[in-house]
Amino acid sequence: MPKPKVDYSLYLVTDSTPAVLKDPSKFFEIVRESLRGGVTLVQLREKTADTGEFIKTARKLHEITQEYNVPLLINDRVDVALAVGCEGVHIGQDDMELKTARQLLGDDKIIGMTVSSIDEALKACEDGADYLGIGTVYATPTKTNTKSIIGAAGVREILAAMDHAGYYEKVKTVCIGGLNKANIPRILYQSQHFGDKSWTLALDGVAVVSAIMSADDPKEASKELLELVNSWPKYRGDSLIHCRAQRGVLEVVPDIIKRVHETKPLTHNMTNLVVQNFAANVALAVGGSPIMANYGEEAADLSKLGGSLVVNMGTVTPEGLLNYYKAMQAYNVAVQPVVFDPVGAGATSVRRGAVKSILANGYLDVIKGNEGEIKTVWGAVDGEQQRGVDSSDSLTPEDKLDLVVKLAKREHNVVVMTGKTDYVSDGYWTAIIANGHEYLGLVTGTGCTIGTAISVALAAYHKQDKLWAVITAMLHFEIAAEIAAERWDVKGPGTFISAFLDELYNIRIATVNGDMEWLKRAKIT
Ligand code: 3NM
Ligand code: MG
Repeated sequence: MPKPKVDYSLYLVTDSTPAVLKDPSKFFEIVRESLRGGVTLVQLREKTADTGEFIKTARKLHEITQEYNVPLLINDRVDVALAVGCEGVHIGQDDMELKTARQLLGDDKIIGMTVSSIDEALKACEDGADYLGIGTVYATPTKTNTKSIIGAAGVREILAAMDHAGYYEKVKTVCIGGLNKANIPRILYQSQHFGDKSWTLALDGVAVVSAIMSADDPKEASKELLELVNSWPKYRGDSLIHCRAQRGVLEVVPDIIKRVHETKPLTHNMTNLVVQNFAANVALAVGGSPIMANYGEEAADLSKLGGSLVVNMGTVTPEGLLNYYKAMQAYNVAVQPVVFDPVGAGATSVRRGAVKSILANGYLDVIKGNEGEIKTVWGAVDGEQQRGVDSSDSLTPEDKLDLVVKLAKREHNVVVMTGKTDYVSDGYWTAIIANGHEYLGLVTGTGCTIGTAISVALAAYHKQDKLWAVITAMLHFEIAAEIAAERWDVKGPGTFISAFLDELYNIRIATVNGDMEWLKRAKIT
């Protein structure tokens, strides 16, 4: 019998402990429902069952998985797999040696192994694993004795090492640990390794326990998860990079502003109390359609309108965080952009925690903050604690650029560090913008409203080029501030606000009419 061909897209690992499986009598029903929803591979994982009972459960489960033509693997117990005659095993680092398991099972069975480091991964490949379960990606209550939380960066390092050692195509990969519908697009996108041979190397699938075993509707949950696994590449705008060489960003600015003007894209702001009104006015002035809606339930509908989401944690609350997650999830699923503004990120432990959980709960197309905020975002992920970054000292321009580039690389997104000079990068291309005026610092909410202006341009142009959309919004915003500040009728911050809104509007209208005089002020390198 040849080795069965396995689809690793959505891998269900069972767990019958009460914390995960609320009603034990539903065990088989849940697995069946998950198969009906599209689960492509099942692992029976019983850490405490007696051998006889384990085999009984495995037999019954195998009958069910066979109905759906889905392979069944047994966790740890090679003897149980042999007794049942199912398709293979999954072994951990402390279980039977892979080579011995292979000898016992033969070449036609599937053997997978849990790995959390490059060394473990290469060893498992060498020993003949069919696939690797890479984890723990995110902390999870389902398995607390995990060795290390490796995040997207850790998964990517392992994929890269496998590629360099020539195992990438031979050995399949899934990741595991804390995965759910909110972070699956993020992990799949961010764990990609840009390989030497092919353009991009990615995971073959994801493995979950509680996202299905604890779901109210396991069939629906599986369907939704599979859809996410199959749709994630839509995030990639990277293939456009080569087009940038042909046209400078300044040539594209008018196109983007015109497109905004014509489409009036929605910008859904979940922002702080201080800036709601100002942000809405800025959105209107640059040509967007603002809606200020902090209730996460609304996002499912709003995300379908072709707009973008701004998550500004300026007045964060526990309830607010849950609303952010819901909204981010909805926009991720709709593949519409999310802009994250980590206001005051380093100020309190609550905010540092909020940054960490926001990063873990969805994909953020743009992260925009000042120097301190961007430093905190960099340090919020385990294993990357402020590497080479001292939070108190001000960074040199070289270090700022370096931080923005490495954060964008880590997050696979666009990062903006605002200040007297702004640094923008998608990890490959960078821009340094020196426009703006000191009045912007004397008025509340200007930093926050840059996030809104960015979201408008992104909504109109994210499918073409996110980085250029961001740069366009920054130039529009900061040059409007310069022009406004120089006006004869502007006497200080108060008159500046109204003149600034005027000039945001005037720049848009001038651009639509083909007058690009304002852009000659651009100080961009
Ligand atoms: N193995 P959930 S994490 C079974 O890191 C298992 O090797 C892990 O559960 C590893 O999807 C894990 O509910 C549990 O977070 C994953
Ligand atoms: Mg084990």
